[in-house]
Amino acid sequence: MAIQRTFSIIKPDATERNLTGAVNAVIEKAGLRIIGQRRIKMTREQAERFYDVHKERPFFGELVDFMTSGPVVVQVLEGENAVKAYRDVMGATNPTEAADGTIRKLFAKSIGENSVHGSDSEENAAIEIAQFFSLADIVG
Ligand code: RTP
Ligand code: MG
Repeated sequence: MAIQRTFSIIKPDATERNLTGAVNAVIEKAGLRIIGQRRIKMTREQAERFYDVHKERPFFGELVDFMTSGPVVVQVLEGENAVKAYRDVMGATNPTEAADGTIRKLFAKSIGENSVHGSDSEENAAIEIAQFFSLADIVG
């Protein structure tokens, strides 16, 4: 498998509890390299665009409220098979179903406030990275 990039967000429930470093430690221990990182406060427009695929879901309003409720850390991760590797280390969306040692098992509060986002395909990773990073801010 080739070296790949994926897009990550450390969500407001994690930044609020000062867990950015703890999440990054799990990411780096999994062999993923953080090659871009920025702390931002998402606007409603940014969050609505980012989660456009979920706009018909019942939790959409709650999700946008949550993602704009505090700072997030947006990241570009690089490594072997990075999209799947990061999904594996994140764990299941619902922390009660997440495997031991995963970020969501360790830190997530609930299915909504679940500490991290990771792209679900290489194609979406490229789209999501382009939404938040310019090329000059990614140093591989
Ligand atoms: P993500 O996109 O954040 O990496 O998470 P995911 O693929 O595991 O989950 P997805 O189905 O794409 O859902 C996106 C985010 O929406 C929130 N959610 N809330 N209340 C609910 O039932 C519910 N379901 C999903 C979570 O924050 C989830 O990560
Ligand atoms: Mg998703």
